[in-house]
Amino acid sequence: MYVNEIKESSDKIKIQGWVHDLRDLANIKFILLRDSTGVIQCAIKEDSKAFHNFGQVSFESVIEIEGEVTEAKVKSPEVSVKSCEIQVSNLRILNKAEPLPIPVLDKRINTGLSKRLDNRSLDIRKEKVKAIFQIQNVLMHAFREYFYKKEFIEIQPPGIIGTSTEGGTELFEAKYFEKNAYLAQSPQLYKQLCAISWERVVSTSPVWRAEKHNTTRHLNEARQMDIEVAFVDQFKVMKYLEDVMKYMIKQVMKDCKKQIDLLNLKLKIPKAKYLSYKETVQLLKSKGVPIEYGDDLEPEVEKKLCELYKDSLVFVHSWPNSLKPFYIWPLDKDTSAGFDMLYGGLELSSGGQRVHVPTVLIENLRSKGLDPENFSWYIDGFRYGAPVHAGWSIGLERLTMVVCELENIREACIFPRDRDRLTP
Ligand code: AMO
Repeated sequence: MYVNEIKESSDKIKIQGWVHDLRDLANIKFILLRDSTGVIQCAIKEDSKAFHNFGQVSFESVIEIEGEVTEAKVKSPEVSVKSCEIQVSNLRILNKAEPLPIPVLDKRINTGLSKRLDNRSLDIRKEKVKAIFQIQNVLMHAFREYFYKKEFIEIQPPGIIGTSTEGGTELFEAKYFEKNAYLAQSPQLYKQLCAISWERVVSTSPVWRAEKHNTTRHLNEARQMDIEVAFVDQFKVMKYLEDVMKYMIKQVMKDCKKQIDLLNLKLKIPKAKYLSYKETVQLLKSKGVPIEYGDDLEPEVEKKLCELYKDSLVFVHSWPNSLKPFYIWPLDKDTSAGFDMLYGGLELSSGGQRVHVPTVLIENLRSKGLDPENFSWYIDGFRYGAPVHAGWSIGLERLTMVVCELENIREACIFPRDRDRLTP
């Protein structure tokens, strides 16, 4: 039986869970028992044989309680079942918890993030932390559902690769028998090869980037949500991005009311604003931002742009070729068909129309200082009937960070990997 199934009419019950909180009054003791569905108050009266066991119960111990369900007299704010409580007749300690390195109840002490992450398996027991991952769960589910309904095929790209996808500097090397291999920086080249055959593909996959900088918006292992679509340009896939973003947020608003309240979030379905890179630079200059055509959008500039279009997804399209990767289609000598989507102050997604012509691909690779020889398996894929295609990728943790208004991306990852953290 689960906590949320308990009703006044439940009569005699047996339930297992964790010790959430303890109250020790002279002639009555209380245990707040927590399971995956909520928290219920359990009262132990002096005449119960469990009364003398109470002293051995510690925070987070796993226990089993048998008792009778009655109307609740004293209502603690932490309980999720308000109307009733359990009069304990039997208490079994199934696994006693040692003294906790960090508290699970938020009210006690505010622990620093680093210590919380050191003890993450306990930290994720906190209701507010669990709420973040319940929201992330709904975001991911909604993403898959949206494209599943549109008959996209979900692909499972490889995690070990032989060639860099996003440029050579951010690769983690791995030994692969007699060869050198790398951990995938993105499913980019593989999703393209699938889309030129299957038209519409979607993937969710972990990616690894050996970025040395430790920031509040970068992880060395992140999860990406990608699509790739044949016969369309950058504008068509930006529209998919706008629509799926609205759908994911709508689903969170519908399915996560409790979590939204707990985290005190003010969620709204976003609007959308489309600007070319050129228009963006002009706009920012007119607002006194020091930026020139050809500059990347620095974090403060991304923040400023999002402030100008509050509550909107900001699409900056048609970037200069020099700022986009080799696989992005050049519209002319200067301009590419690549875009970024910003929301809540930072870049959440990037994408664009791809190069589907081998000669252009070879030229682009050379112009970025990459050797086409290393990409021959990929280039050859476009020799046998490759349509125009386009796609994008959303970073799951960045999306969660923005939706849950978190200050540090590590809070949006259950077991984050950063420059200094490889455990737990
Ligand atoms: P890009 O490198 O911009 O594009 O990545 C796409 C999105 O993934 C997230 N992201 C990260 N999140 C946390 N830590 C990181 N180190 C990190 N790196 C990326 C961001 C980012 O917007 N192949 C292209 C996409 C495409 O064109 O389809 C790519 O990977 O939210």
